[in-house]
Amino acid sequence: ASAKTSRKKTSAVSDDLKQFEVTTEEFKDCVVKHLHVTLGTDENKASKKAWWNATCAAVNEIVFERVTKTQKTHYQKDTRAVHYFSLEFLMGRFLKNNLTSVGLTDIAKQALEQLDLDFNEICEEEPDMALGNGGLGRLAACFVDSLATLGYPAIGYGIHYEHGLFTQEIQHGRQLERPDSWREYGNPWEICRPESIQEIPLYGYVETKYDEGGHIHKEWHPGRIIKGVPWDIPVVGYGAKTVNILRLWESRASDFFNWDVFNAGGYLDAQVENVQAETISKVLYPNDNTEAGKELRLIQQYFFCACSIKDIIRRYKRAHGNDWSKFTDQVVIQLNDTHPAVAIPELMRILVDRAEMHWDDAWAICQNVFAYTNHTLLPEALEKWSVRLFEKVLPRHLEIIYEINSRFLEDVVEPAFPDNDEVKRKLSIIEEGHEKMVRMGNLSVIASFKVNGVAEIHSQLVKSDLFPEFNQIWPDKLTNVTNGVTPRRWLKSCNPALSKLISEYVDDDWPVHLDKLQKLNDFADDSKFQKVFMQIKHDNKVELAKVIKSLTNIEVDPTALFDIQIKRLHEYKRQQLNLIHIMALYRRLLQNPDYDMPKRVFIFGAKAAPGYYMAKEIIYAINKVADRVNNDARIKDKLKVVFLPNYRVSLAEKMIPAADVSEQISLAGKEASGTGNMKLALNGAVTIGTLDGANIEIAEEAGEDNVVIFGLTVEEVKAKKAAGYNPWDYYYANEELKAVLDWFDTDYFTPGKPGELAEIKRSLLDYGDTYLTLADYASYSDAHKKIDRLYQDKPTWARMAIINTATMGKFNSDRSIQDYVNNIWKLTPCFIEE
Ligand code: Z15
Repeated sequence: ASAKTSRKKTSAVSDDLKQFEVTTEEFKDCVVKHLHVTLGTDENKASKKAWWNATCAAVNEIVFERVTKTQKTHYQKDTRAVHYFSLEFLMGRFLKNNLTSVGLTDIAKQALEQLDLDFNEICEEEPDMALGNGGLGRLAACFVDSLATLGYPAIGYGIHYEHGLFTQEIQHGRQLERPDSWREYGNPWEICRPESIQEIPLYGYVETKYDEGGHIHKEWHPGRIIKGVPWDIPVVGYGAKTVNILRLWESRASDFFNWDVFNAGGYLDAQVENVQAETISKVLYPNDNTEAGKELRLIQQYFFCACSIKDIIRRYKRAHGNDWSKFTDQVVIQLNDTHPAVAIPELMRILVDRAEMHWDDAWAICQNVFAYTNHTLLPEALEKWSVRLFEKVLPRHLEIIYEINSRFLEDVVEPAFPDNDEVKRKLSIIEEGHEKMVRMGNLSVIASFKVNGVAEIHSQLVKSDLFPEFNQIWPDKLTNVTNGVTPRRWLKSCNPALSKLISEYVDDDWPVHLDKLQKLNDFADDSKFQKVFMQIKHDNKVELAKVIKSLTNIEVDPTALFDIQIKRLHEYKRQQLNLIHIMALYRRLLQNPDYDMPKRVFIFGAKAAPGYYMAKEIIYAINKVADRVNNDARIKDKLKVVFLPNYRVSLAEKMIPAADVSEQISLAGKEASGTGNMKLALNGAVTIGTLDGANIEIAEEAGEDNVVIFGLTVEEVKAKKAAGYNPWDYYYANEELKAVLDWFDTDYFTPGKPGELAEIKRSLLDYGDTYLTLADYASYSDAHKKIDRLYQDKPTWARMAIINTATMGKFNSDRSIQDYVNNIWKLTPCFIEE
C-alpha cells in the first residue's frame, strides 16, 4: 500500500486542492504498513505516539518524493533562489498542516477513525517544533510556507537546536522554565544529510603575509574547528507542488581536528572540547526583543551563517564552477534581523581570502546579495558586540569589518556629509567609548541593497528616527514590507468550521486568494449568515472552555465575551494595562453588583524571558488577581481571568478561533508590526488597539467602525515625552486608577503577604512608567466600555466580526512574499513536474 498516486497538472501555484487521489482504504493500509515496517510494532500494542509516527510516515511518502523532485528541478533549471537566514523558525506542528497541504485531511481523519483512533488526539501527540521565541520566528515560518505555496525556489537556513524555547509551568502563580526536548524520541519530519557536512573555524589569530609581488595576504589560523551537520525539514506548499526545505545546522566536534589533541595525549581535553562544540546548537536563547550579548550567542550566529554560506557556494559551484560572475543572479540572502549579520564579513572573507578576489569586486557581490529586515526600534534589542569579544572569536572578521567601515566612512559618508564628525560617529559600524562596540544594524544597512521595516508606520520610523542619515545617503534603500500570516495554518487548519462556511459562501480557493474573503462583506448584515458565523464562534469557545478547564481547572461560560491577549510578556506590550483595567472592572463590580457589563472572560498567554524580572512579576500578578476574582462569589461569575500556561503555536491554534476581542495595546511606536493581531482579526475577533504597527493597517482594511482604537499616537507620545511625562499626574487625577494602583500595596490579592505585587506599582510611578501605561489608562477604559456596548448588541457585533474576517486578505503572508519578490528578491516561480 502506498500513498503515492497520480495527480492533476496545473501551474506552479496550487489553487486546486484534491490533488493526491488516495482513498481512505489506501491511506489506512499505508499507516498500518508503517506501523509495522517503520515503527516495528502492531495494531494491538501500538501507543498513540506510534500511530502518530506511522501517520506522519504515510504523509511523508508523498512529501519526501516532492522534496527530491523540487530539488532536482531547481538544480536542472538553475533557478535563482532566496536564502532566508534566521536564528529562529517557530514551526509548531506539521501533521495537520502537511495534510492540509496535500489535501488529505478528510481522508486521514476517516482512515484513523476506521482504526478506532481520534484524529485530533493523534495530532496532539506531536510536540511543537518551537525553535523560536515569538513574532520574528513565527514570521519566518509563515514566510517559508508562502514561498513554497507560491512555487518560489527558497531555502530557510537556521540552527537545529536540541532544546527549543523552554516550556512554561505555572507554580503558585509563578513561571517556572523547563527544558523543551522536541526531538528526544526522534522526529519523523527531518532528514539528516551527512553528505553536506561543513567544517567551521573559530578563535585563533590572523597572520599577515606578503607574496612575491608585495601583495598583502591574510591567513586566519583558527583555534578550533566545529562540524556542522545539516538536517532538512520539508516545507510543503499548499497543494504540495513545491516542497522546499528548511536546512538546520547541528554542531558537532570535528573528528579531524580533535584527532591531534588525542594523539598528544589529551584524551580528556578532547572530550571537553567535544562538549563545547556540541553546546553551540544546544539551546535557543529565550529573549524576545532584547539582546543577551553572550559569547555563545555570537558563536551560534557565526556557526550557522558560515555553514549556510559554504552550502550556498558549494551548490553554486556545482553549476558554475569558479565563475563568480553569475553569483548575484542566482543568490539573494535575506537577513532576518541583524542576528545573521556576521554572514556579511564571512562572505567577504571567503571571496577575498579564499577566492582571492579584489576587495571591490567582493564588496560589489556582497552589496547585491544581502537584504536586511529590521524588526524593532527598541534600543535594548539593537545588537552590539564588544570589539574585544569579536576579536577573540572571529579575529579575521573584525579586521574585515574595520576595512568595510573605513572605506564606507571615506567613500560614502565624507562626500555626503563633508567634515561632519558627528554624523561619522553616528554612522560608523564601530561605536567609540569606554568599551568599543560593533553595531550590527549599521553593518547590515551598509552591506545590504534593501532594508525593510515590517509595517508602514514602523518603516517610516526606521527612516525618520533609526536610520535618517542612511536614508539621506541611499533614498531608495529603505522600504516597507508589511508582515502577513499564512491562512493555511491560521484559518484553514485551525478553524475548520469557519473554513467550511467560507468555502460555501466564497469559493474553495480562498486559502491562496485570500482577497476573496471580501465577498463575505455581502453577508455581513444577513441575519442567517450572522447566526451561522456566531454559532461557529460559540462552538470554538466551547472547545477552548474545555482546554481552559483541563489546563487550569477554571470554569468559564462560553456565552461570555472572550477577550484574549497572547504574545510574549513585555512591558512595551503592556499586559499590565490589561491587568489594571481588569482590576478596575472587579472594583466596579464590588462597588455596584449591578454594574452594566456583559459577562467577560480575560484570557492571557505569555512567556517571560527567564531573566526579565518585571515580566515575571506581571505574570505572577495576573495569576494572583485571577485567583481572587475567579473565587469571589460576590461578582457572580461576571468576570473571570485565565492565564493559560505554556503559550505556544499549538495553543494559539486553539485560542485564536475562540476570540471575540483581540488585545493589541502596545505603546504607539513600540510594536514594529505584530502578527497575532492579524491572526485574531482573520478569525473574526474585534481589535481593541493602539495606533501602532500593523494595527493601523488592520483598521484601514476593516474600517474605523470595526475596530476600537484608543490611546496616544506616535506623535502624541513624542510630544508628551518631550514635555516631561509624569505618571503621578495621572495617578492623582484619576480616582479609580489611584485606587487600583494602591491595591498593589495591600494583601488583597496575596493574602498574608502585603506588598508582594508592589513592584508593579513602583514601575508605573517611581521608575517612570517607560511605556506610558497610566497616560493611556482612561482612554483604554473608555474603549472597553465601547466594546461592552457593542457586544451587547448581537447583530452589530456579528457584523463587525464578519467584516473583520472579510477584510483581512491583505495580511496573507503570500502578499508579503510577493512584495519581497517584486521589490527585493526578483524571483520567478518554478513549475515542478509530476
Ligand atoms: C521579535 O519577535 C520581534 C522583533 C525583534 O527585534 C525580535 Cl529580537 C523578536 C517581533 C516584533 O516585536 C513584532 O512587532 C513583529 O511583528 C515581529 O517581530 C515580526 O516582524
